[in-house]
Parts: sequence; structure tokens; C-alpha cells
Amino acid sequence: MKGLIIVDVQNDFLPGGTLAVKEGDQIIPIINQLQEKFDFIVATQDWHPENHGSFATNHENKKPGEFVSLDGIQQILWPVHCVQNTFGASFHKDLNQEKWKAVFQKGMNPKVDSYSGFFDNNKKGDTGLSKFLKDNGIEEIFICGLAEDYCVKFTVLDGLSEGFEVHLILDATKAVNIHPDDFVKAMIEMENAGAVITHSEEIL
Ligand code: VGL
Ligand code: ZN
Repeated sequence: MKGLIIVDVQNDFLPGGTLAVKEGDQIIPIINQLQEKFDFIVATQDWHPENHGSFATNHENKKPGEFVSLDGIQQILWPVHCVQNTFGASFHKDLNQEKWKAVFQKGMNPKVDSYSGFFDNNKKGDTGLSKFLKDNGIEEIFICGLAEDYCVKFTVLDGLSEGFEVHLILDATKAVNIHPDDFVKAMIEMENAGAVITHSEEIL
């Protein structure tokens, strides 16, 4: 069976948010249309405590875009974003949530970041998404949302390593693009790992 995974379509990643993805709001109507074609839909939600180690403000003399070591992993620092129970962490009001089977929150451990909807970046913490999909007979997953070069990419890669057939819906995702070619680089990385790159028109 097929499942749709909607990654982090939250106010802080949308125009006006603290970690806004340029034109991120343009994918919302596409995602809503896609949802009509799926019976099985889940979402992920970046859900950080205030003291999260990925926030530049939680490190002395560090700015967003600089690096630290977090649990032995190189960590790029971000502006404060998606703090639990804030407007910024909420899903965009226009995003249809009616058919969602579950929401998988991530990034709660202050000591490690969690880009993927499946596991923390150190692969220790497990959100339960893989088991939930498998328990529901889902073998093929279609991924959309934000951001293509971070949370979408790592969700795609972990989905592949968990044995799912993974499709990336290219026009239903946008990149942070700290470097201008990050979108294309991430796309090539996902394709090389075995993801099928598709377009909403092929599904709608
Ligand atoms: C994300 C950076 C930090 C994302 C989350 O959803 O892509 N990016 N936290
Ligand atoms: Zn985050």
C-alpha cells in the first residue's frame, strides 16, 4: 500500500517564520490536492525544547550557519525555531489535516538534532514512524514538505534504509538553500540512494 508523508509544514519554515523557506507556502495547495489521492497520510513536526542544541542562541558566541559538535556529530546552528507549543511550531492553517493517521514529532532531545521523521541524527532515537508504516502495510512512501535539503532529504534516506520504496514529489518540496545549489545536490543524493523523483502531475 501507498502512504503520503508530509514533512514539517510548520509556520516557522514558511514566509514570516524564523527559519523561513523561500516560497515555502506555494507547496501547500499542491500538498492539499495530493492528500485527496491518498488514504494513508502521516505528518512530521519539528518539536524542539527551548534549550535545544541546534539553536545558535544556546551556544556562546555562535551565530546561525556556524557549526558545533552535538553528540559527536557536526551540527549546523539554526535560529530558534519550532519551539514546542508555539505558533511557529504549529502547522500552517491552510494545510488540510483531516485525513492524517498520526503526527510524528521529532527534535525533542536537546542534545541531538533530528532532521529525519524516522530517527535522530545519531540514529539512536526512533520516532516509531517505520513501525507504524509497516504495521499498516505501507510499502511505498511518497514524501513532500519542508525542507528539501534537510528534513525531507533525511526522511527520504532513512525511508530507503528502512526498506521502503521512496518517491520524492519534487514540486511539493522547497529547500532552505543556504548555498544556492543545495536543492539540486540534495535531489541527486536522494536519487543516487534509490529514491524515485516524481512530480505531483504524475499522481494527480
Ligand atoms: C529543519 C532545519 C532545522 C527542516 C528542521 O524541517 O528541514 N531544518 N530543523
Ligand atoms: Zn529543527
